[in-house]
Amino acid sequence: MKRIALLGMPNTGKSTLFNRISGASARVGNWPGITVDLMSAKILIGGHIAALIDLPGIYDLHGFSEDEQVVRHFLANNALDLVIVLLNSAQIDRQLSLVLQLKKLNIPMLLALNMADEAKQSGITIDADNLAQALQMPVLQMSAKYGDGLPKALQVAASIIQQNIAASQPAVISQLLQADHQIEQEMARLIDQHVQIPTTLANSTTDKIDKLLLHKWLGLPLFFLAMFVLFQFIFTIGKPLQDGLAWLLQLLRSSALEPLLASSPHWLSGLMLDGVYNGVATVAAFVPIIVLFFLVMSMVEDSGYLSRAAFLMDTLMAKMGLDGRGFVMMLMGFGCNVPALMGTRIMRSRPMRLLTMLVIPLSLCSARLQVFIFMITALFTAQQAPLVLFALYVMSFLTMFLTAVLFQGQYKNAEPFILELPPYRFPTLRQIVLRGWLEVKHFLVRASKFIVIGVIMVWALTNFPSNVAPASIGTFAGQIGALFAPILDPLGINNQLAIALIFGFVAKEIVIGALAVIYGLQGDALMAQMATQIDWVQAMSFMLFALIYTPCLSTIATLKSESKSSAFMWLSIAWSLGLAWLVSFVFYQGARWLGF
Ligand SMILES: Nc1nc2c(ncn2[C@@H]2O[C@H](COP(=O)(O)OP(=O)(O)OP(=O)(O)O)[C@@H](O)[C@H]2O)c(=O)[nH]1
Ligand SMILES: [Mg+2]
Repeated sequence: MKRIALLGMPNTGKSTLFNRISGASARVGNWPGITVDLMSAKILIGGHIAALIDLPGIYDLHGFSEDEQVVRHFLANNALDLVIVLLNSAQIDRQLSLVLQLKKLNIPMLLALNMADEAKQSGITIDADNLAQALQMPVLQMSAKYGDGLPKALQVAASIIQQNIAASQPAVISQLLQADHQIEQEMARLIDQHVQIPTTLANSTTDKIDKLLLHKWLGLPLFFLAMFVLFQFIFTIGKPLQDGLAWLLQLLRSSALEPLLASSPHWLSGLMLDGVYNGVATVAAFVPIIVLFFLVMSMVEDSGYLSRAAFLMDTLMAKMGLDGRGFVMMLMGFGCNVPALMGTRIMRSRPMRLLTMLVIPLSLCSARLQVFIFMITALFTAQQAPLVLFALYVMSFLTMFLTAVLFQGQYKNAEPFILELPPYRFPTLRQIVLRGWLEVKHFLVRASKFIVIGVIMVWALTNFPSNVAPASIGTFAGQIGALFAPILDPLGINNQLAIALIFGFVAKEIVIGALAVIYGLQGDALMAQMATQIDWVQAMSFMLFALIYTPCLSTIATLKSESKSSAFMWLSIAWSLGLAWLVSFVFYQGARWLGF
């Protein structure tokens, strides 16, 4: 099979092009370091089947960040038929150096001058034909986002592949001389001859917006205001959708599934309806909110505002031994901790990476958000709800800051923080839909992997041995809960909640699925039942614990693989469990002492 790789500096549109050509849904965002691993898709090009490979962005071939090592390793171990090098046309005067470096590898190459739309707006003109001659490779202008110039580029790519020049040996990078000054000179000459850059770049919209959003005093308040408005938006629209879906799923149960299973053995209908269906349906009802959440998230990620957030928070973060990028990783962690952990690969300093990885699991991810919305709806009024949720987000930040401050002595670093501010961009509808779909897919995979197995286990534990009442203290679940009672009682966490928390260690979605199974109820009925069993102080203590302790097994696995250290993984688990217990304890006992 032929092999085509997409290569270029970070944030140049490689994944956008990859998605366009292959129809895949790789993550795209206006932030350097979105892609952290190889992603491959099969495509048909010029009558050949080829593997198209999306690579992480690299600044140069000799770099030492994890991303750059991934790319170097890939080049050194794979013979390629074609490398499509992408660069941001608006920054051609800086990005051409990578092209010249890559050229020394003697792999068939095609240079794609991407973001031609933005270059045009800034008044930059590039003489592609003459540049092609000078570089001795095809040079094409295009826009991966809007598709302009893409057919032509694919045509040229197909013809290169058909020439069969390739099957070239893997690139021997170590033999490359580090003739950097030569490359600089050559680059300056090429730019001088073939590119026209106006003396003042005309990207005034971005400048105007930045004047306000990066304002010394207004910048941060505006940032938090924007976040607040976005969350309000998600819930105003999402909550009715969730209620509607829960109602529909309940209807499906009573009108179709119950009659269908009426004649089957008691245990089977119990397992299917009270176990699998209740558990999964309760979790599934949250899908609309989660999808909405990620649609908004994708707009934020694609807008370029994350880099501004990094800039605004940098001074404060530096006091905690982190930098602005760490703050952006925390924000990304709101979606899911796993990609946020992987995103730390752009950091070159290991101590800084580890410190950032220690704080990320405390960020309130979308799976925990489901648990909180559920508990809050059950135990608080509609007026209190947004405030309670807001308090949990604040708490999430506070625990992250506390962790960084406490551990910064262990992880000292001196890496300078350089980040460029990309222009503001608005995602296309296509990009937004793609991202929403990606999250639904992600949810379905998790659902089939963890949630179904989890709820079946909870069902079994709460229904056996069969000679005692379901969910009573005599069942296995009751016994396990009793085992943990000495630790969890002081937090106001009862046996039922304890079981949910134990299973929540695997994935937070299981928590509400487990509660549905334990109480044998779903939707409104479940919430009403919860409200009779626990009061708001207990619910809050439970939520604090769920917020702070280890998010899920995937996060633990990622912590281990990214840090390459079991000791670090255990530190993270032990720290978050300890902190969770302490915070819940202080809250619960404090509230009781105050008479609540
Ligand atoms: N205006 C414009 N924006 C583009 C174009 N191609 C990509 N983008 C935007 O550029 C940003 C970066 O796109 P990605 O595809 O994530 O870039 P990447 O090269 O994969 O980035 P890394 O994975 O971080 O190395 C996103 O906001 C895209 O929407 C283009 O042709 N024109
Ligand atoms: Mg990418």
